[in-house]
Amino acid sequence: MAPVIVQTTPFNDQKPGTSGLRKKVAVYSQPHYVANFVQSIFDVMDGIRGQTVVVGGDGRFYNAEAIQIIIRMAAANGIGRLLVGRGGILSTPAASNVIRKHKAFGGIILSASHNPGGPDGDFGIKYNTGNGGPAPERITDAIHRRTGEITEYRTVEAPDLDLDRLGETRLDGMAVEIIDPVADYADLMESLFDFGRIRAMFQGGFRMTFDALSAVTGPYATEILENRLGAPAGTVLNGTPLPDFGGHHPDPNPVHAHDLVAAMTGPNPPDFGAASDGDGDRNMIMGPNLFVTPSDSLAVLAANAHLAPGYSAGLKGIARSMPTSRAADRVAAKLGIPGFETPTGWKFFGNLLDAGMATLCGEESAGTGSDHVREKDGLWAVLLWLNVLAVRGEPIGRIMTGHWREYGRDYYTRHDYEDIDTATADALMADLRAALPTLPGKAFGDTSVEAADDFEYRDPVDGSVASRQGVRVILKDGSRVVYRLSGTGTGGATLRVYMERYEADPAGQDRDAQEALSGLIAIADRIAGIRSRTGREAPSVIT
Ligand code: G16
Repeated sequence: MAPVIVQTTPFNDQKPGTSGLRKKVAVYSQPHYVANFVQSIFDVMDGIRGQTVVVGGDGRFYNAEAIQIIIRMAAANGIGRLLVGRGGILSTPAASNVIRKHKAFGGIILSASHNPGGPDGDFGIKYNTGNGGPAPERITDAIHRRTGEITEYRTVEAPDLDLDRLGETRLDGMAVEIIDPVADYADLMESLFDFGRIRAMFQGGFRMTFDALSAVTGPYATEILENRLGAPAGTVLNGTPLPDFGGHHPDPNPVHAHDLVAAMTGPNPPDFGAASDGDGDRNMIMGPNLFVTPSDSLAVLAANAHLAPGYSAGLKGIARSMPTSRAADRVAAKLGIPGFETPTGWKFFGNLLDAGMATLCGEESAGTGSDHVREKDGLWAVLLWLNVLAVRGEPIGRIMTGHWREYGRDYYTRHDYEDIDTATADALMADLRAALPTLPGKAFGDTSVEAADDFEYRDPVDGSVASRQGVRVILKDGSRVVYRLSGTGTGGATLRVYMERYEADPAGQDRDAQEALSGLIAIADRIAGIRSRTGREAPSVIT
C-alpha cells in the first residue's frame, strides 16, 4: 500500500492553547483540518518513524472519525507500532500511563476535556511526549509554526479498522494493537493505594457517590470502586460514556455536577462524593454539605499522602499553578520540602516531576496528580482521598476543619465570566497590565495594594521562560487577586478572576467563602472594572 500524498493549504487557527488544540466540532470536521494538524505533529517530532505511538480519546463526538484519520496517517508516516485504546477510548491519565509503561515515543490524545461535547460542542487534539506528559511549549510552538507552512499530508487508502476487538492487526507496515483501556490503569492504582483498607471501609458501611458525568471515567470508576474495592453497585452515577455526555457539561464543579451536588446536599447524604470530567483528569471532592476547593484538596492530600503506600516515603516537593491558593505552600513549609509555583497548564509540571523535584502537583482548575503519570488524574485524587479517609477513620468535614486549625484557612474563590467579547477581554487585560506600575500604594477602603505584576516563570530545570501568565495583585494584608484569560475555551473569551484571603484565627475559619471574600471580590471589580466593561452583573460560574 503506497502512501497517498494529499495536497493541502494551511489553516490559520491551529495554535494550541493551554492544553492542545481545542475547537468546535464544526471547525474540526472541515476537510483536512485534523490531517493538517496531525501531519504537523509528525513533521515536527523528529525520530518518530519506526517508533511506538499511543492514540486514544475521551470518546466524545467526532472521536471515532478522527481516530481513523490518525491511524491511516500514522501508517503512512512510518510509525512502527500504534497502541489504540479499545473503541478509540483512553482517559487522559490512562493514556499517559500507557505511554510510560510501553516506553512509547509519544501519544496523540483526542480530548476537549471539560468542554461540552456533541455535534455543537468542542473537540481537541494534543500531543504528549515520551514522559507521558503534555508537550512543552517549545514543541507546541513548533507544531503551530508547521501548521502555517504545510502543503501536503500523508495517508493510506484503507477501510476503517475495527477498534472494538482487542489484539493486534497490521495496517501497511505498521502494527496496530487494540488495548484494554482500563486494566493497566486499575493495576497502577492498586499499586499506589491500600485497597485492602479502602475495601474494609466500604464493608463497614462507608457510602460514596461518584458522578462520571457520562464521560470517560465511568468504566474506570466502575472497575476500581465497585469491582475491585467492593463499593455497592450504583456508587458510580452516569457511568456509561456517551458521545454527547448525555447532555451533561462534563466539568466537575458545583454548577455542572448537579446530580452529585443533589446527592451530597440532600437528605441522608453519602460520606463522600466525587466527580471527574470529560477525559478523566479533573476531580471534584465533596463531603456531606461540603465542597472541598481544589486548592484545599491539594493541601490536605499533601499533608496526608504518607498514609498511602505509594507515598509512604514522603514527598520530594509540592507544585501548584500560580492561581492556585497558597494553602499547599504552608504544607510544604511544614514538611520542610520545596514548594513550586508554575503557570497554569499541566505541561509546566513535567520537568519538575521528571527531575524528581516534586511529587504532588495541583491546580485550582480541579486538577491534582503525582509523579505516577504526567497528567493530572481525577480518579487518582479520589482514591488518595479514600485512602486517607480509610486510615484516619474521620469524616471528611472533620479532616477539613482540622487542617484549617493546624495551617490556617486560605479562603478561595474563582469567578468566571464566560463568552465575553474577545476585544473587551483583551482590552481589560491590556489596561490592567498598563496599570501595573501605578497600582502599588493605591488605597481600597482600609487596605491598599502591596505589589502587582504579570507572572513570569523561569523553569528551574531547563531555564525556559514563560511570560504574561496572569496579572497578580497582592494587598497589604496578603490577600491576592489574579486575573487571566482562559486558554481552553472555543467561543469568545473567558475572564477568570481568582481571589484568596488567609485567615489564621480559628474563630474566623468556618465562614462561607463568598461571604468571607466579599470585600476582596468588590476590590477585584474596582481594580479591573469588570462589571462596567463587560456589562455583566455577576460571573457565569463561581467555584
Ligand atoms: C487544562 C490544562 C490545565 C489547566 C486548565 C485551565 O485543563 O490541562 O492544566 O489548569 O486547562 O485552563 P484555562 O484556565 O486556561 O481554561 P483541562 O482539564 O481542560 O485539560
